[in-house]
Amino acid sequence: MLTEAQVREFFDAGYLVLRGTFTAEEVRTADAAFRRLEARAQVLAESALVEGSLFVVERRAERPLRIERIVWCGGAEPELGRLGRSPKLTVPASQLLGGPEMDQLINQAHIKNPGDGVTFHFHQDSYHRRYGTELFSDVNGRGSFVQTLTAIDAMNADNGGLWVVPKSHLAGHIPTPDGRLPEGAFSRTDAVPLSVEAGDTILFGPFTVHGSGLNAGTTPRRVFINGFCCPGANRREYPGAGTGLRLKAIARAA
Ligand SMILES: O=C(O)CCC(=O)C(=O)O
Repeated sequence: MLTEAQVREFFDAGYLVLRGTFTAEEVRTADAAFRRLEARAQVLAESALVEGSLFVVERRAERPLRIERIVWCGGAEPELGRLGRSPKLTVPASQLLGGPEMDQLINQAHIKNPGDGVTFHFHQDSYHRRYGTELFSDVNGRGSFVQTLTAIDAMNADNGGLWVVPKSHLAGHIPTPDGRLPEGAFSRTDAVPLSVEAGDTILFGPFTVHGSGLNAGTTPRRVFINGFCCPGANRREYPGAGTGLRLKAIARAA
């Protein structure tokens, strides 16, 4: 469970870092599943749906394969489905959404290898959730969506770790035709890099501006992303999740 101070911090800053969400054993389980996903990606000629997971890849002559994302990774790797529904993620998400029930929209693997060129430009997830269209309604008045990003490898500014813009969520949803925030919508110099260890989780809401750069390290930077919305908020269809997998968060006794 999040403390009241952590809930306050999330809504004040727009994000929250939870240390040691997953145990070393859970990280090992996720690590093994990510390695199998990567091996499957390496033999694909192009993006493809494999056992319910959408592998979005780009093959380029004489350059390493770019694995953009593996959507609904729990389809091909059920352990990642199970970990993505863990109370360690759903209980904090339920506290931030304001009720025990939620719809899981995202269960995704990001694998960023040295030299693969993968970056994520600064954006708000509200664009991807389709805010401002009939496909999403903010039913709790606080964004109605929480994303959790769990590090499978330690990450920081040097290996393509996540940068967030504190308090950027206070601007609410910024309409954009293509997800690229207009000039002046936020200041890059306000962005801060987050240094986290494997098993730590970053939580943020749909309006928090975030992005990440190239992996300039020597080893992979992998993150496991899960996203949850309030029941009744989403009408968009997602690979694997349909309009959302209904979950009920139940806190386990410590
Ligand atoms: O993997 C990353 O660094 C980017 C993640 C991200 O931007 C997102 O989850 O919306």
